[in-house]
Amino acid sequence: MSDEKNKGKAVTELLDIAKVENIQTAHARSASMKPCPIGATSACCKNCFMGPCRLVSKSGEEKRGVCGATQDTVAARNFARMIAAGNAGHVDHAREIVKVFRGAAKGELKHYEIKDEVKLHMIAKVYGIDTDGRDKQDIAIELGDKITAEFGQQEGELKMIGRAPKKRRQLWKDKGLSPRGIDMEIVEMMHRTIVGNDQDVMSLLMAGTRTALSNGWGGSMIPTELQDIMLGTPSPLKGKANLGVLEEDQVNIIVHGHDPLLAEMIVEAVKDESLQAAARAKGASGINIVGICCTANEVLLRHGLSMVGSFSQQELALITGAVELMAVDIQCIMQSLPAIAKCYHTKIITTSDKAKIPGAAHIPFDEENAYEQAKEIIKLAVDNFPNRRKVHIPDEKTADLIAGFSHETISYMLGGTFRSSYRPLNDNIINGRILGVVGVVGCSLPKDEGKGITSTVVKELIANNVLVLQTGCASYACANEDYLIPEAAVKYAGSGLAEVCETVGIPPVLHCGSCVDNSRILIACAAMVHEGGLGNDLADLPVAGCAPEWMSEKAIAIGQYFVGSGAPVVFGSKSPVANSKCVNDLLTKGFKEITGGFWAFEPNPNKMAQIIIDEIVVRRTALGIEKQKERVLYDMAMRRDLKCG
Ligand code: NFS
Repeated sequence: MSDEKNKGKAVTELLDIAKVENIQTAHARSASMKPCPIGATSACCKNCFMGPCRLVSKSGEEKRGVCGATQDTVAARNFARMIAAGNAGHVDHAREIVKVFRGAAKGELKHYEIKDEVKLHMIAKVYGIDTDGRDKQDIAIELGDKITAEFGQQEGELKMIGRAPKKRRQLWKDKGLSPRGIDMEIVEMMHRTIVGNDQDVMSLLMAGTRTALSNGWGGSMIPTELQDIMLGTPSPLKGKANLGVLEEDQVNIIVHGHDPLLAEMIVEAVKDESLQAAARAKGASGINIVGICCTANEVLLRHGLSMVGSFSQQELALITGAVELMAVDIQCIMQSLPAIAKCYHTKIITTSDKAKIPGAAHIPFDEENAYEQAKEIIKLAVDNFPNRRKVHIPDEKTADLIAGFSHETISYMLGGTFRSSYRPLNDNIINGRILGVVGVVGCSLPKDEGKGITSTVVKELIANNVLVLQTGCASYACANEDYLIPEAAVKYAGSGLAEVCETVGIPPVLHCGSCVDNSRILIACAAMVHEGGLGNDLADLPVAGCAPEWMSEKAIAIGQYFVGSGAPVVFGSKSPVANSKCVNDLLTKGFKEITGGFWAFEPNPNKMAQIIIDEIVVRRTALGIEKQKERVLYDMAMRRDLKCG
């Protein structure tokens, strides 16, 4: 079948409309774009203006930049800068969340509160905060202050790394990889990589790893945990996906981006009867809030709201003509949206001063009046409903999928009613029913639409008894293959994984949230080590990370923090540092000796899955569990026998 036919009915229909209406989409731009061959392999340096230098060596002799920088230095610098840039996205997201968290803790914000006290206490403990006899506001104020101080911290280590296993923390310390201040690592990396500074490949990559670790165990973990405390820790609920979740007879509002603070208020405010009445007065039967990108994952995991699309579908959603308003916050927002919206009646509203787009209206997020703002935005959408012109909503949406697998939920679901624990997961890995655990995460690429790259990797993995954890846009691809429903276990999973999933009632692919929520996967891995039986370091675990369709610098930062945390990481592309054999070898082989993790770059999805499975088998062999042991599957009776505590 051609890619065109494979794209899925909804995408094909909307791309057809785009063609007829002469609307340019990322799919078309991607098809006509000839990627820069120099940039693709890191053969280009533009860190100063003596070049930009093209380090292409035709005869194989060493080629240097004007400043003398080698191909190796340039590749390492470029890679390290990608890490720093990706980090900056997550860290700056964290900063916004901490600001609102502190306001909520002080009782200064009417509409944000401390919802999850259990998690508050847990994170307070991580920060060494005494919780005895103190009320939640008091604890939260101290926690907010301590976290704020970590952004500018000049000495010491980030507190969250205390959640990693002891052996890993020691390794980080010994190798100078323990992350210090969150902002400091990024600033230092930008400094290291300016012209004429750090030119030692190893030095750059090690600092890059420390920068990345400050993301995974800091810049990403902080928003995940504080969002949970303020907005609620996700637990399993139902949701739907695909472009057919837009409603013909309702006011459709799309929340898009990554920061859930305003989206959360929109979800609250839509319950206001006066807005519902206003929608009815305009001829709509209700107001439908759906999401795109990671804001979609946030509102799906906490409220069961539908994912209308991932990164690749953001333009297509507008081409339905059924979107009254799209409110965007930060990151992964295409600049083409206002131009496409102009062809319809759709209003594009930017809400972050850090992400303005020409042609969009701007309503800057104001945490003190977030609820009122949310109402104002909904009202704009409602008033826009009668302006609809031609509408075409594809008749494509998934069955009810299950999302909301926070680390706590995984522990609870697998541990049973009486004791939340990773013991059953570890036991089922040890006895071979589950081969390993893999995070399949990351973006969706317009150029790969319809090729089933992400879903093929996942299908192979679950068929081989690998439990898959998902975040980000990758989850949308799998939602559309119905891998996020419990029935997928019987249909697609290997017999061992299927039995475990059936017993517990979970899908073989667990949706854990947005991209900052990859930190949940780190915590799950740490919990597996702490539980015992699978070695005493993260690098011992039969786990891996994979981003089959990555595109963002954030993905590189995430990949490197998994490598730094001892995991094999497979990305679905050719090596972005191919112009330097040295840097490429270090990332794909050398790091094994340093952190136990390593990179692989492989565009073929079947091969990606094979690399992962092979490494999991290597790790299982090292643990002495390569052979399936006698079956231990926790049924209800065995769960009842588990002692509490
Ligand atoms: Ni992650 Fe989320 Fe999607 Fe990729 Fe963009 S939305 S942060 S970067 S495209 S998964």
